Amino acid sequence: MKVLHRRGLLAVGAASALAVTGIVVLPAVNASAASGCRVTYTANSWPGGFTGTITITNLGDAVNGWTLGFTFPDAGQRVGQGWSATYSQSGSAVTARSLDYNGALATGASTSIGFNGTWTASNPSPSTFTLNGVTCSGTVTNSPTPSRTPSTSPSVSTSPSTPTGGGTPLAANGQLHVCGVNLCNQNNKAIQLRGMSTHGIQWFASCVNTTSVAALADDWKADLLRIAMYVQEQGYETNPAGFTNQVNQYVDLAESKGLYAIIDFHTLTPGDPNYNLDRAKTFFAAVSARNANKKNVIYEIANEPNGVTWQQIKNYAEQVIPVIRANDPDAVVIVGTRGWSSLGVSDGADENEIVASPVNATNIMYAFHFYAASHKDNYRTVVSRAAGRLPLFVTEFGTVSATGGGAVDLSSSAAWLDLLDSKKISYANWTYSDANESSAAFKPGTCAAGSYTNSSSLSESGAWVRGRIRTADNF
Ligand code: IDC
Repeated sequence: MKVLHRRGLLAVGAASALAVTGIVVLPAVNASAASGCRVTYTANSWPGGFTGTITITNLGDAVNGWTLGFTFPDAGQRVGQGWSATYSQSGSAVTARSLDYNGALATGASTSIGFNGTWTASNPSPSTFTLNGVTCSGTVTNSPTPSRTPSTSPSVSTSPSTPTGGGTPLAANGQLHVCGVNLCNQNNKAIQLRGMSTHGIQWFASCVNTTSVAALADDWKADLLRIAMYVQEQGYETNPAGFTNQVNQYVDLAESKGLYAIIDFHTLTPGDPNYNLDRAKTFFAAVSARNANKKNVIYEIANEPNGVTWQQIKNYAEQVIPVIRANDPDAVVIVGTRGWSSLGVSDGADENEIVASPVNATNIMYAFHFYAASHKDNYRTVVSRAAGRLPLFVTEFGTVSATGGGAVDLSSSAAWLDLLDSKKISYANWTYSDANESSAAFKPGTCAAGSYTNSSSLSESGAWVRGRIRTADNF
């Protein structure tokens, strides 16, 4: 299935990502009037560049088509390429116009847009926004500004600190580690994490934001967000600094809600992970340095190797894992397996080749993926057996066919999740998005509308998976 490419990315000239987030909340002048708006502006900055994310809430009468206006405070701030709106800039004045799919905003409805920008002297947040010419005014509540000094340390961050207490999955379990064939928490108890995978973050950034991650934590009661960063298909290779920054931002979002985050280097085509070896080393050096002190990060170094031998995958893993370990020695690392992370089954092999020649590293797990309508008893037999021999993590599964579409197969899905529960195998479902395909948890249009807790927004798959994820954890 193909998805619409809603955004392009501008390469920004910054070698290392330095995340600094500023949030401006602008309440409407008069929420009861026929016009009015609230805007949240977040600038995630690094030296010379930033990603701006804007959420617009219409507090007036319904509009069909909108224009957002704002002025950058510093003359050196420029909008680059954006998504979910058409941008233009004249002097310091910026205009963002709605697209066909997000122009209609009912009273109270929100939509999120964003862009990559550049800055020279400083990167202050705009203080005033207009929606269709009407000013939304308010106060800057938090606007840290990075200095122009180039930084060689990507670890400096104003990201939210790890929540303490409060009963979140992260607070309860802390730093994870592999114990035998299981995943263990800080108290050495074997646990299972359950959660969702994003869709490709180059396409579905509108589905990953404060509201959606809060819904995943509070409404879904999930433990885990997998961040699927494609490498090809307009992904990482087109803008390494921008995607590194986006991933780091999502790690912080997950952490702020007490969720674990899998950083998924989403290789798919070509299937040989060695094709992306240099990119993987660069990427994992950056994210492992920046996130070394966080307890919520799990690294997944290759989504689905295919058309390659286990030895080639092992060779890749043994070059990438030391790069991560140099910065973040205690994090769990997950290695993709042969045949689209099928433990080799889709290539006529099985776990024996891994058991005979395991990756030479500690604290690692092996990925297994399934799509319930395509992969059934012969796969379950192997997983059931392999679970006693290798630490497994189901970093991706679908309730549908391997295309990501087709009918939802609830009986096979239930057989799978019952098996994973019984073995305490952690899992993430594809996808926490509103893609127009049956694997997506939300109906199309949900992310632009910005409400994730309305049960009528859930797809058949999303409603069922949410029900499974919500069952009580056994931490
Ligand atoms: C699919 C997406 C689809 C996209 C396609 C190619 O659902 O919108 O067009 O990728 O990028 C996987 C992959 C995952 C696939 C998914 C469904 O990890 O990227 O997503 N799938 O086909 N492995 C088995 C199935």
